[in-house]
Amino acid sequence: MNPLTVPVALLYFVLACLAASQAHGNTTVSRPNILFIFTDDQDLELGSLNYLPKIRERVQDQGFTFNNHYATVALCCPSRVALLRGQHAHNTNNTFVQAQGGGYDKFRLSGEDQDYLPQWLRKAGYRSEYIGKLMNQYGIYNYNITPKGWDHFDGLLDPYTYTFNTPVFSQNGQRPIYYANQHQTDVIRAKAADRLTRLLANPDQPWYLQVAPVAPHQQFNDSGRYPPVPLLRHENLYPGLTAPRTPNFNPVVQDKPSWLGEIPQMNASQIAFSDETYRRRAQALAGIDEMVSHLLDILAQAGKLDDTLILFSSDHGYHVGQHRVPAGKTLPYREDTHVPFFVKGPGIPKGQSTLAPSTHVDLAPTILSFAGLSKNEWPPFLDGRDLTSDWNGSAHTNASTEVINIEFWGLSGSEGALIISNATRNTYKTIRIIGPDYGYLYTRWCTNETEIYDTVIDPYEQNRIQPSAQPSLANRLNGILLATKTCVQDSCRDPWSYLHPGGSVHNLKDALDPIHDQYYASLPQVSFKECLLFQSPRNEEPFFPGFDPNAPYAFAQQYRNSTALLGSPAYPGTNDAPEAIPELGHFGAVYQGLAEIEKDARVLTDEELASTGQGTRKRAWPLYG
Ligand SMILES: *[C@@H]1O[C@H](CO)[C@@H](O)[C@H](O)[C@H]1NC(C)=O
Ligand SMILES: *[C@@H]1O[C@H](CO)[C@@H](O)[C@H](O)[C@H]1NC(C)=O
Ligand SMILES: *[C@@H]1O[C@H](CO)[C@@H](O)[C@H](O)[C@H]1NC(C)=O
Ligand SMILES: *[C@@H]1O[C@H](CO)[C@@H](O)[C@H](O)[C@H]1NC(C)=O
Ligand SMILES: *[C@@H]1O[C@H](CO)[C@@H](O)[C@H](O)[C@H]1NC(C)=O
Ligand SMILES: *[C@@H]1O[C@H](CO)[C@@H](O)[C@H](O)[C@H]1NC(C)=O
Ligand SMILES: *[C@@H]1O[C@H](CO)[C@@H](O)[C@H](O)[C@H]1NC(C)=O
Ligand SMILES: *[C@@H]1O[C@H](CO)[C@@H](O)[C@H](O)[C@H]1NC(C)=O
Ligand SMILES: *[C@@H]1O[C@H](CO)[C@@H](O)[C@H](O)[C@H]1NC(C)=O
Ligand SMILES: [Ca+2]
Repeated sequence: MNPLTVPVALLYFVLACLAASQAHGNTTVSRPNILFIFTDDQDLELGSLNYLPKIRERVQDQGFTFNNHYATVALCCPSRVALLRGQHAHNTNNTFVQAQGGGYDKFRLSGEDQDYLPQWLRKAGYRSEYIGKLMNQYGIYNYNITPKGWDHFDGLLDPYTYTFNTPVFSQNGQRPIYYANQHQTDVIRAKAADRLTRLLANPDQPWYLQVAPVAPHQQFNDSGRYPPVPLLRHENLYPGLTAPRTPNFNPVVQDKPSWLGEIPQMNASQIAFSDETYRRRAQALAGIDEMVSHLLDILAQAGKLDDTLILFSSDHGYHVGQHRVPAGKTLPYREDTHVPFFVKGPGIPKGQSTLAPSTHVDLAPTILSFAGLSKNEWPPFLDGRDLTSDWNGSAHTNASTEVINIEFWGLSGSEGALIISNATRNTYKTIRIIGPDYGYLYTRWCTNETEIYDTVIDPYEQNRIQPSAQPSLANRLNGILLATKTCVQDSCRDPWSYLHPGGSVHNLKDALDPIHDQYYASLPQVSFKECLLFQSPRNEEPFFPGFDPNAPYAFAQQYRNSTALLGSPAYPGTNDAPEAIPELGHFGAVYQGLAEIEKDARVLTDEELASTGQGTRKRAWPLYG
């Protein structure tokens, strides 16, 4: 390795700091282009990065890794809206993948689509573009209501989003196009390569390009839920690969609350399904590795590889056999919430990392900071913190970041045949504490059950601590959860100061001082009246003393419109997929160009577009994620 590498990186860092310090005048600031690769359902804990060797070598090893990065909600739509708005799901109130909890129509009706990341980047002088999956329930029935803010938008449409060999997109609200004889990952790669080439041809304006493939998400179609379908050229990779037998894989003892406590151990066919899912996920990721390599080659050819900010992450994680569930997300445990996140770019030290916790809610302020938007132009409602200061590698300089708020409203289950079609008791609120030498996971379920783990001695989250065994720990964790479940802005960034306005408590260790026993014992317990599939303030009483659920600040209601008119889960049915593509589709070529990809493309017919009003997809497969 070149011994000069680190000092040069540090020099860039100094230059970046100087540039940032001039941000208010912004005359001399050179703003880097930004490429964000955002995958779907990609775990970190189960080793998904092992199947992305080029991304590791060319992005992660050249940049900075956030080792304790979490999604605050383990489901596509709420996680994506939280990221794009820079707010927790309890403040966007987009909490599920379909009405009434969430979805694209709720995002629009709330007015949140008028004030989110692409518009803020525009304010910073950026051109912003998006390719791939934006969020659930953007589909063939509302494609012409183009997502606001993007200078170019080419989005996947439901119900074709999860059928890898029938890719259907709408470009800027135009009539949907079906890319016959192509695999979705190749279509996204070719589209992204084409846009990148065009963007690089105009050096006068900095750009932000978000590329959001669906791999390694499961395939959902009219007959069921299946492992993802990789590109045909990858279907023989990793023969014999099986899901990792982590200590919490199909455990003999399952001391879990709610529906998880009731499911039996997986049988042989369910285990085989887990193994097939894991292998197919690894194969599906091969397409992502090629996609990113192609984009990096284009950047390198243009001489822009070093001065482009590249971010890599996934909307949330995934489990494959852990806690007896053959495949899925939606759980508070580390497999579903801990995600890959690394950045590479100008001023970012090479090959370094931090243990300081961070979440997807931090990405918007981090991107805005890097884009040089001056702070007085940032939206007032951001709940996260700017992570650019973590890039110098100092972990845990600030203990108030030890608290990660995780939440969920809605259904769960297994994303595959065989069991658990509809787990309705999956609404919960969670705190994960990642301290320098201690860690806990604390969850209150909608059944009012409590789940506590010491994640240092029990990293696989299997041996529950009864609250009665450690009452002062349990009441501190309840207290911090009571604070974060309705936090907004500063109280999300520094919940210990919200609990202790005097500033005497900065972390769990401080809070455990017996002088606070009485205070924590006096706080009400986080509870639910019932297991609802959406966020209802009345269902989630009581609140932190003094919190007024009807005040404009509560749940950031002042920054969005009511969605009361959203009504019932009116999800128009769809006709069948355009002529099914036989099994695994097209071999393709690694770097096939857009013209070749578009060779057999055609618009959807009127019949394909028309809604029957009672399509089978809606009824059979409510859990799109
Ligand atoms: C709420 O709706 C009104 C009228 O449609 C709109 O002008 C306003 O911008 C919206 N407010 C927010 C916060 O989105
Ligand atoms: C600073 O950037 C903003 C946003 O692009 C722009 O409106 C403004 O004119 C710039 N100011 C100067 C002094 O260039
Ligand atoms: C759904 O996908 C699976 C897995 O690829 C496939 O075997 C099945 O035939 C598909 N069903 C339909 C209706 O296309
Ligand atoms: C960065 O490193 C410097 C020097 O080691 C340290 O003083 C500072 O606190 C660090 N900043 C952050 C945000 O971690
Ligand atoms: C495993 O359980 C599922 C669901 O109950 C059942 O359909 C399947 O036949 C079982 N497989 C074996 C090998 O017992
Ligand atoms: C799943 O649960 C929801 C909420 O309890 C219920 O409305 C729905 O009918 C159930 N669906 C199936 C297929 O059982
Ligand atoms: C710690 O982080 C919080 C939230 O970002 C911030 O308000 C506080 O000033 C920081 N404290 C120190 C000592 O850096
Ligand atoms: C949970 O506890 C609260 C407060 O004790 C109670 O009002 C509520 O009915 C309980 N909910 C359930 C689902 O048992
Ligand atoms: C969130 O959305 C649900 C469903 O539309 C609604 O009933 C609830 O009042 C909303 N909650 C808040 C805090 O806005
Ligand atoms: Ca997802």
